Amino acid sequence: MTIAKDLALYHFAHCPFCAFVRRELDKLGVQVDIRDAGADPTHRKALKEGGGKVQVPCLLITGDDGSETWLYESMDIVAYLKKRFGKEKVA
Ligand SMILES: N[C@@H](CCC(=O)N[C@@H](CS)C(=O)NCC(=O)O)C(=O)O
Repeated sequence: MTIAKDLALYHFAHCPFCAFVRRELDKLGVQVDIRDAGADPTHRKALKEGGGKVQVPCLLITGDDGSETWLYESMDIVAYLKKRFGKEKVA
């Protein structure tokens, strides 16, 4: 299991697009901070202010310098995760 401290996934519990991303995290054996933007108003507010809109899933990537990238779209998130943690990752 890899713990990715620089990643946080904003999701809704019953969103199928979010389930798709969570499944990929399970498959890759990657653990990230999971933040429920449906149940927790603090997470919802952070998503809106940081990413610009309340749409889930959204992966927050925090750089070494503290910079934040808010990655929307389940397909794009899964592509990012596969590229970084999958077998085809570049060393
Ligand atoms: N094309 C997007 C669709 C994501 C989407 O439609 N998410 C819904 C939840 S299932 C959403 O965030 N809706 C905004 C809202 O309910 O406020 C993706 O693949 O990630």
